[in-house]
Amino acid sequence: MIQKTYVMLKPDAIARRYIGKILTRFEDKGLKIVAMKLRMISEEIAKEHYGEHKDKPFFDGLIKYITSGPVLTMVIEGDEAISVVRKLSGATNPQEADFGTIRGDFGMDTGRNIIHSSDSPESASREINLFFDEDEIIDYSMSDESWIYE
Ligand code: IDP
Ligand code: MG
Repeated sequence: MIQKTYVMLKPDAIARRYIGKILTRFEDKGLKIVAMKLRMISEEIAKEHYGEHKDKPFFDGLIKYITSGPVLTMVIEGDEAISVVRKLSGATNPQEADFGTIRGDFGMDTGRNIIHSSDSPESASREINLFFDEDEIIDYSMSDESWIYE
């Protein structure tokens, strides 16, 4: 099933100049970027986005981290895109993430783990709505789609 997922390159990815390398992985895989914005996140939006973790000991540090510099917010589309992008992202702890994944290749610390990606259809639609207006999500096709999907 074609799905949309919310993906965010965190401030460390931007500061360490990994935008190009990470986007290349999504493009090479055959996924389609249908919305994208470099922006700062307010503390309020950060707290809403990570609401499920509000009672965790790492919550304050997480909010500080994610609001500390620009993030690259995206909506990425593709067949089963939610689980495919989670797999490309790798395990939450970059030291445990497999090599070949974004976190496994670029990170060393759970508190600096490079990328966010939605974990379910419910989170994806909640997060997409939190960061994008409907008219910012672009419906288009790419000329190689018949070579990506049967
Ligand atoms: P996920 O990003 O792989 O879905 P979650 O468990 O939902 O992982 O945690 C959300 C984010 O909170 C993580 O990506 C990471 O930035 C941060 N985080 C999670 N656990 C820890 C921790 O133990 N220490 C510091 N930061 C953490
Ligand atoms: Mg999560």
